[in-house]
Amino acid sequence: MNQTVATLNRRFGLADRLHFVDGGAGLSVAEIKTPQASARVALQGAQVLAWQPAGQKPVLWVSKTAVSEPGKGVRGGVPVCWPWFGARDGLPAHGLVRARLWEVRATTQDAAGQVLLRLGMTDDASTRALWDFAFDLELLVTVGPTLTLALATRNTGTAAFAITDALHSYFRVGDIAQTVVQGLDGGDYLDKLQNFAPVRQTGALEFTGETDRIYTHTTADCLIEDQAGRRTIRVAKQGSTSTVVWNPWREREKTLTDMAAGEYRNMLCVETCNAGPDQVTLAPGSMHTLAAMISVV
Ligand code: TA6
Repeated sequence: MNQTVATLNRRFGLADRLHFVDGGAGLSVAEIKTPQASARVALQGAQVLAWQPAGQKPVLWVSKTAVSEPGKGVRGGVPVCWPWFGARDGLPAHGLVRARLWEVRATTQDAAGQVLLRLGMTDDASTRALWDFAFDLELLVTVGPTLTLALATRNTGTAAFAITDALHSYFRVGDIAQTVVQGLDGGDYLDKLQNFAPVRQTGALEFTGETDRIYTHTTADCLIEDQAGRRTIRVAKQGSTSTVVWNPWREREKTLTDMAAGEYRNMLCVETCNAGPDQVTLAPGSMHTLAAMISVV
């Protein structure tokens, strides 16, 4: 797979719409610009780093301290967690693919003027050493007035496997203390801060301290009401039965080397997932797609 910037631009560049640049440390990034929106997508991790619809401020949050480094995901944007979400004994947190290089499979512009970028990967000896299954994984990024991310898992082997997965989206907010998430009222969550004890959500979700929750069995859209930023972000989804909500707040932030002091005030993760008990089992030959549709409403 030759993925130098020059080769990528020759094979996949779209005049005036999509080109590849060196995002630092030789890691290629697709830069997309249309009259509808702009975006940046790193091939390492298939990580969307930026999305800004026309007339809006940037929607995704990325830490000021983020650096482009081989083998390390960026704190922010939309990391892809797969084939497991969260911790797993002796194995990398959040799965195998967020710091691996993905291949570019296709780029195109559709009739509505949206730019589509298709990234993928398959199993190899290094994935087999950590997770012994055959797969094809593809992320289709559609950049327009809505940012759509569709993560398709295909079981290309002869044994069934179970996955959890997440589009771990980090959003920019004006002030976390004046931010409210709607859409989870009446649902149950597993609270990581209480050793994953189940808790019932009552009313809208407000933020007064560290928050790290897996809302289970929910297919609802979430609305992030950013009062200080004077806007609402909608996170709609398909193929997802969990939503994770995370903000590290002041103390936990100090343990994260890739966040600067106080940055927690301007970020919030509302993640489109299948997590905790919400596993997806794929028989040989079958496929599952996890999708997030993000828009400013
Ligand atoms: O999605 C929430 C979470 O799993 C938190 O528990 C927190 O650790 C966060 O993700 C970030 O994980 P990371 O491995 O990127 O430091």
